[in-house]
Amino acid sequence: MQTTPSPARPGTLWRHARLATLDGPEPWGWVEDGALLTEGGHIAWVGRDADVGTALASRPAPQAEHDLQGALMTPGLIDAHTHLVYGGDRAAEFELRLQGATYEQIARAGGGIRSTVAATRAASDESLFAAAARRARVLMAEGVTTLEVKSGYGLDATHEARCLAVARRLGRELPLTVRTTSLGAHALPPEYAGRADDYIDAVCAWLPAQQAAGLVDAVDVFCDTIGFTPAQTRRVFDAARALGLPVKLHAEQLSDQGGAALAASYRALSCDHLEHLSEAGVAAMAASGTVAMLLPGAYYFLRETRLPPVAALRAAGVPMAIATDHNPGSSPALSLLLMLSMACTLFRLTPEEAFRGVTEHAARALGLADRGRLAAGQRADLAVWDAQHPRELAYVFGHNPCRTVVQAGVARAAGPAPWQPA
Ligand code: DI6
Ligand code: FE
Repeated sequence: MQTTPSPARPGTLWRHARLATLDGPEPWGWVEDGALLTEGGHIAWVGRDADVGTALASRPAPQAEHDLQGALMTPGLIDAHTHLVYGGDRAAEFELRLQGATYEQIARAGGGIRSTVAATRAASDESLFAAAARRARVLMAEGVTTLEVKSGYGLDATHEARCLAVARRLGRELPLTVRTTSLGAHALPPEYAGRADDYIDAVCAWLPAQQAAGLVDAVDVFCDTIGFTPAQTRRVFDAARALGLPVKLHAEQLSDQGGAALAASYRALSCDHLEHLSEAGVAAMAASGTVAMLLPGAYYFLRETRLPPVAALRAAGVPMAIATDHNPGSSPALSLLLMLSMACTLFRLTPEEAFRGVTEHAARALGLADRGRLAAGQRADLAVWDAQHPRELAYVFGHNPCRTVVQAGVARAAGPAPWQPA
């Protein structure tokens, strides 16, 4: 985690903004003519522009003031499920799938995740970092201020730790919070063929060293027919629990393994994918307060036809989050805004549900209570948009209206990300 910015950081007053605070009972936490004051990297005050005078009377004068002239301001976006660190790409596999091969067939034939593992192991730390940083900058240009990054393409102690260290370095060198997730149990590496239980022993054995090195914030497993069984998942979760690490699960993506209920019994932060989630899984997640992480990019790119049970999740009051699931095989997406559009169009979320899914509920899926809303005391992670209302962000696709990003109180211009060759 990054450290809290110095309280000496000057205050900034943002005036005449349309605010989607996502705080309070109003739809969107809407403030039509709003203002927001940051101090020391946090939000000091937020309210109606008409009340700025009263609010400032008891505070030091802000050192900078910006008139947004009615532009939209929202919390910074949070992409809470990515596999951003890997070598190579899988564009050729995409062509194979277009010729009729399925994702599962390619995985079973030793392609898929395992081909990315070979490319990742062969890549230098520097090239892994450069490629991941380029991807992160593209996401950041659309207002992303917090990013989760999973390991899972190293699949041995050395390379898993290396990928987690690259993720940590992203958080140190870019204006971005990075949360890391250890996903050693992503696929069975070739050297363990036929010995999945032995591999799970190894995954459990790495965790203490990863934690001691400060490399891991949470633990994840791919529980599916081409991943690991519920019993194996349980063993990894027990190892995480022994270290006090929170868990999350790739659950019910390609089949119903009862993974969501299992994860809920460990009070998982989130269950992710969920196209094959059962009623019992929904009820278990509601009871444990686990976030449903919906990943429309993977649904789209694999041309799935079975929808996650959004109406049942909504009825049960399960908070829904949306993420890119950026990875080279099932979701090479680098636009969280496009995921908003897809969540509405493909999954039938309302624009407000989708937007809370990349802010408030995404924060919750990472166990972060200090962001995702515009409220006093929250981190000053903000995005300013060339838009009048946040529903426009879910409506337009293929365009980036992000004008300014503020991370821990420090503003920078957003907009198109430079994509330099490696
Ligand atoms: N589910 C996914 O969609 C990704 N990982 C997972 O467990 C796919 C990763 C890949 O194909 O490289
Ligand atoms: Fe994933």
